[in-house]
Amino acid sequence: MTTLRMEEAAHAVLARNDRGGYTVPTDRLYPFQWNWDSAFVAMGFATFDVDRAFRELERLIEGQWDDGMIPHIVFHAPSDTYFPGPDVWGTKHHVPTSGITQPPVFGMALRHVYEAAVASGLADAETRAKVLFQAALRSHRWWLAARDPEDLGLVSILHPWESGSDNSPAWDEALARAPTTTSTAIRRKDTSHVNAAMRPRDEDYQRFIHLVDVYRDCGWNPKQQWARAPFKVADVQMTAILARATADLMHLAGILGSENDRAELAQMQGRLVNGLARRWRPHLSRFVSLDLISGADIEAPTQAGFIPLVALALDDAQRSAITAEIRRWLDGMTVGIPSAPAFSPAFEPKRYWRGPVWAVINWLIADGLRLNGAEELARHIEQSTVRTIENVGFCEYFDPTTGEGLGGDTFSWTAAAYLVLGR
Ligand code: 9YW
Repeated sequence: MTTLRMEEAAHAVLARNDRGGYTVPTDRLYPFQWNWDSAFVAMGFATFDVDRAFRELERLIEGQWDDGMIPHIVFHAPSDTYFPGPDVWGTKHHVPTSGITQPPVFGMALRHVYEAAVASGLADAETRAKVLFQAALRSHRWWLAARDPEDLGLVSILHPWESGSDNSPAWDEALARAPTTTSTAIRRKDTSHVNAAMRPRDEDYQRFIHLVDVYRDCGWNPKQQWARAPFKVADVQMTAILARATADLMHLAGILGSENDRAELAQMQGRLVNGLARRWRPHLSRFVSLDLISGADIEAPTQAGFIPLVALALDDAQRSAITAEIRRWLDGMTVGIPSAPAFSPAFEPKRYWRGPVWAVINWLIADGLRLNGAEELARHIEQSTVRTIENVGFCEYFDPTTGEGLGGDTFSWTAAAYLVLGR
């Protein structure tokens, strides 16, 4: 297909997954609005329809909680093709939502969409963006209060689903401490849509649901959850995305917020950047997350170790080490960047976050490389992502060893990545 035809096909994927101002990740497998998917999708829409891009973010914050948290799923309309649904979460929010969150790409998306809206002359851009700016600011305050109460300069996840990288090898040790017993009956739906060999295992789901049971029993109260969490990881991917989104909001504060907002964001930003900088490990040439229950570094190699590129200005030694390490992970692969490298004992090239390539991860890493002056490697990653999508379609993720498309097809965030990276 020509580039133009592919762009039309990407628009068609987004149209097909549109449920009225919000976009489902893909039909049936994920039939609701997911938090970070929608932020990426909004940036995709901004390439051709800025009004619709704003709508995506506006619909997401319909699910925002009074304490500022933006949930990982907003259940706008019922569907019985996904587990766990609203009844399992039991959050009692007026628009039904899950009780956990996801990476706050929202602030990054807001800047992207607002700038595209200004460039295209959208009439009500500033008014709409001001509302979204305040929502983003409230969510960042929630992050620091609820998920960094000990002032580490790092925010923690209490559930692997929050990371967006559900069954990443990074969580293996920490998650193994969560029991497999559940008070909720597990009725997986995902394995009836997609080959089970490409999905998390049953045991992972048992532990995932055990954690949901614990937090629901806390009435979703952040302090109680923090105290009782059997799984608590200060995650470098999450912290980096939050730090980057904070920088993007700082940039917008001059137009959309007040001087106080800007000063508050600058303070948050300083705290996160300092926390993140301390997670660099020269002997690994990447950043590592911290298991707050064992107190140990999580050294298992995963894509998360490179995501701080989006938030930090690395020094020369770090920059050459991290780019060499990324090239090592790409070595021998048909397409990178694998979510776990082929040299890792945990590597499974077809199983979800244990090896496959994800277009939005490549988007973030390429963006971070470019910010850090590694233009050539950034372009290589973007172009190979675009070529892979052209070869096999808008799949959920890709086998790095073969380039094969896997998981769900006609995926919204893969279409968005194509539109943004292909420009
Ligand atoms: C789940 C929707 C979501 C993504 C996550 C991905 C997966 C499974 O699908 O989550 O049941 O929430 O891991 O990153 O947002 O595409």
